[in-house]
Amino acid sequence: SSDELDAVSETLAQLVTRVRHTHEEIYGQPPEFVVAAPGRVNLIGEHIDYNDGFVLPMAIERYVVMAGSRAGSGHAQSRFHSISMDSDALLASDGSPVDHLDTPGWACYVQGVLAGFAGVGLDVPPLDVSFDSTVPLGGGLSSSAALEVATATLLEAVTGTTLDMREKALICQKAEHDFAGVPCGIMDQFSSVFGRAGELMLLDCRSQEITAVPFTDDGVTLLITNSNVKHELNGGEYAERRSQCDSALKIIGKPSWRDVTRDDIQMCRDQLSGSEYQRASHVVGEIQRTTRAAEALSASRLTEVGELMYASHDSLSRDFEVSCRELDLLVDLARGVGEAGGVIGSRMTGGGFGGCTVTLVKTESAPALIDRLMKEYEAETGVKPSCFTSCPALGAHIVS
Ligand code: GAF
Repeated sequence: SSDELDAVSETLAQLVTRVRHTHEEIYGQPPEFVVAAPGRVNLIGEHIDYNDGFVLPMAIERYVVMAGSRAGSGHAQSRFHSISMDSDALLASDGSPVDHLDTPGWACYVQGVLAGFAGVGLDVPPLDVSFDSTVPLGGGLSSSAALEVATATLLEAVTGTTLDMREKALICQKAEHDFAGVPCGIMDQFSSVFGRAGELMLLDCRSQEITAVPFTDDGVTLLITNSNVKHELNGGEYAERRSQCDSALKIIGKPSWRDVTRDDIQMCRDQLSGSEYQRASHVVGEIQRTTRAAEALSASRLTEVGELMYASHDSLSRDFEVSCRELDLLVDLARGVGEAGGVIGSRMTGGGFGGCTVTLVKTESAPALIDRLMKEYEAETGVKPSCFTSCPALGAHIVS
């Protein structure tokens, strides 16, 4: 039933209205610009964007909305105000904080994007900014990429620039590397920039080319279930996975994971550590599963898509070791319902160690599945999950 759906299911239009009003209350005048940038969910292709692989994400109908105006004369720095956290960051135009001690954690994403704009020679004037978000924080749905991409979109609007979309996404990725210390791949920022309604995107992370994979609500729905747990501390596990992949590839001796076969891994088995062997097996398998899933989805072979999703989850859990008992439980509950109950496939999505699962389910079966996940997950873990569905959404854009 709808009251079991996630409480923060505000529409984009409602969020825009609220941010606009709050902005006016805080700064005494309406914003000149309002922009939106979505979070994302990844259907398949996990932990392979930084391994030259393919990913199959879509932008979701959850957004960071940011409102901004040029600050009045007499202001030398920009003020960014987070509505939900009720906190401010005072930043110079190159992103450096005015007061290091008093700068909230979320500011690093904004700082990184300001620094990126300064880096390509774009002069950002002092701004009055406020923002809020319906992307669950830390839920593996790219809340940070949405904040970066919203910032970049606002800075484009204010400076009257339209960056090349790839360059924009890469400035945001660099912000995450240099200012948040997470050596992420390109999936999240590309999803938030390039999202299109009605389409998933098959992103080749080596060439950065995108192939649209139409996904309309043709009797099936993507259900996102937030485990509402987070086990990862400061992103260290992510960086560790990344370096294990790099060292495994070095031992295998191929220039790119795209050139590696299962036989290559077997041939090097003795030189690879146990975990390098497991990581390598995941990467090579997941690259194959992702291109297969894109083909199967395009041909409406949904059972096959579902099998690939379960296989992806199992590989992430056993070989890549980025799942956790709560995510495994959510996937097992969905798997238990099975195709007879309208569930096509399910897996963890995003970086892992908590966060969300994505489940492909027949639309008519979604309410019963949500009911079951809510009851059984809470009974087993003591934590209330949250569920919501999303169609593929439009990427970052200027609202007004
Ligand atoms: C995080 C990263 F930011 C992405 O680049 C990607 O590696 C993902 O984890 C795992 O697929 O969201």
